[in-house]
Amino acid sequence: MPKLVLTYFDFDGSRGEVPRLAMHIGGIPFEDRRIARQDWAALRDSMPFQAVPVLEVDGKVIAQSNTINRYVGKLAGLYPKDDWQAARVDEVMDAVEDLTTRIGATIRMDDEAKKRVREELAAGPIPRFLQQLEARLKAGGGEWFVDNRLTVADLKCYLLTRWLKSGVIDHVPADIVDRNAPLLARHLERVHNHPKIAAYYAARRK
Ligand SMILES: N[C@@H](CCC(=O)N[C@@H](CS)C(=O)NCC(=O)O)C(=O)O
Repeated sequence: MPKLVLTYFDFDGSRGEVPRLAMHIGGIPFEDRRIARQDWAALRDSMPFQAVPVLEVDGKVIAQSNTINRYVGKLAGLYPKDDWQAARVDEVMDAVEDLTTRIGATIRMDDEAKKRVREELAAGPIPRFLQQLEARLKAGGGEWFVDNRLTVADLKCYLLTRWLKSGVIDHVPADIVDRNAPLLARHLERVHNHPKIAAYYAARRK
């Protein structure tokens, strides 16, 4: 097993949390390097593409969250070997990335622009996106996106729906998942209650 170091911000969410969970579920040892927000400005230029997460593999660095998800997904047994099934996982992860990027782009807007853009997103693009993701889940059997088992696609989607449902995104109603994609809301609970994930967060709370 290579020596793995995952670098991401010091909070339990978003792009860096998917590989953390995947490696935890797969029992893959790694160093969980967490950056304090106040240290980011000094570190940004040392990161490929000036962003995190990044993963060091035996001292060599790869960036881009979905690339990292695929890499650790293979190590952890959470990424299909079959090319078609793998493409379905990629499709879900890239779709989630698109929406994450659209919402993420509002974070640094001034209050007025943030309210306007988020209300526009909540009025159409987010519900449509959730419905389309839900259709993918349904096509996979309704419980998991691909392979009738947990993959990195489920983790990626879980982090998005959990964020949407948390109520922290001002001007985006916290019930937007429940109202538009009830199967995805149940999927969120299913992933959250996965024994390894439940145990991970129970240990984090101690
Ligand atoms: N396409 C990149 C986006 C990475 C990204 O935007 N990461 C955010 C954190 S989730 C970041 O580094 N933000 C700090 C900044 O933009 O200065 C990926 O998927 O990894």
